[in-house]
Amino acid sequence: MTENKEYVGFSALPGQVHRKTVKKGFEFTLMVVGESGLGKSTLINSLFLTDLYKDRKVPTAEERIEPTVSLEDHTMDFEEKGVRMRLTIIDTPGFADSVNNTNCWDTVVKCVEDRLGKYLHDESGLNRRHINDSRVHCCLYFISPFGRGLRPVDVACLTALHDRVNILPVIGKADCLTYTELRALKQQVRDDLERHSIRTYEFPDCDSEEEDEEYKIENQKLKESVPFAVVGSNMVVEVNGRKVRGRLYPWGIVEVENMLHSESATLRSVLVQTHTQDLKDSTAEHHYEAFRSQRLQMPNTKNGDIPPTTDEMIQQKEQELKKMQALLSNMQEKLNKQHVEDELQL
Ligand SMILES: Nc1nc2c(ncn2[C@@H]2O[C@H](COP(=O)(O)OP(=O)(O)OP(=O)(O)O)[C@@H](O)[C@H]2O)c(=O)[nH]1
Ligand SMILES: [Mg+2]
Repeated sequence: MTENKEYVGFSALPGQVHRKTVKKGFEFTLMVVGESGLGKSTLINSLFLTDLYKDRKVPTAEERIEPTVSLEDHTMDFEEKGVRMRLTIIDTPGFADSVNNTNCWDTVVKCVEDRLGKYLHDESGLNRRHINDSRVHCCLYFISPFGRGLRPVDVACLTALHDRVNILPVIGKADCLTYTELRALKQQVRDDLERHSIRTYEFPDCDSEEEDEEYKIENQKLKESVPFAVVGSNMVVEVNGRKVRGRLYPWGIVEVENMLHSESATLRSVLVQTHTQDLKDSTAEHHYEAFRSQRLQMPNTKNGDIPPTTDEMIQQKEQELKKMQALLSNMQEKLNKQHVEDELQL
């Protein structure tokens, strides 16, 4: 075969793909989960809701610090240099500090599965042209800065979620820790995640020589920074004449966007800038595919129905067993009665 040096034109493909994506725009859904009071609502408000909606009437900080009591989603459309993005943020009520935390994450898992189910339902329908992708593309899981790594409730919740959504663990209220404490806690969390075989979102490996050196170093740094240490605030304070979002303490100011104080800005750029498409791809290729094949293997589930989780299946089986046992003891009782009556007749 001779090598054809003529121009075929497929080298223009990346441009086409880019244009198509730009035209369609990005739909991205982010969720925050974790213990109550770790600053979930504050972080998403300070990173996204207020910053991205500059003209919006924003309630005062005092009004915002209410505990979240139900799943709340906020959707906003924004455009930047011709690129459109629809960002949905799902805020969830934190796990309370109660003695019995059993399955307090059920509503969160159900929300993620409902959204996967809806996509599957839409995809199996007649009109597949304009499917809205409302699947959860990333879940920020908040870890307490006061503990020594993952708590049992974190392990249980993450285990219930990690097959369904990309998890990005973050340490909330990171301003409560010194640099050394933070480094130790990050290492502890990474060890705990590995010990409990919890899969979190993996930053993609760089392709050999393709990527430039700077990008590779950046990517490696990101990998090593997980879990990101985040700080949130809804207050704007003045530092050397600059107005910044920050937390004012008697001894100084913690700036939310200052890389030396917090990794919140890095986190935002990962989510809505550098890794948006990869998070979407990973959702489609791993989590959605696994959900889809599980669903299709289930007998008696109609399109769009959510397959029962393993826990639900175990519960179902237990209930069936209980029913059988009740039936058996009923029969046994009847037999005994019959036996006594027979003996009396004799
Ligand atoms: N030190 C510190 N305090 C914070 C930070 N972010 C929020 N807070 C404070 O922590 C308290 C709880 O913040 P929320 O944002 O309501 O916490 P949440 O995780 O949404 O709580 P739930 O809605 O109950 O799950 C508020 O008093 C915040 O001002 C932070 O980064 N550092
Ligand atoms: Mg909240």
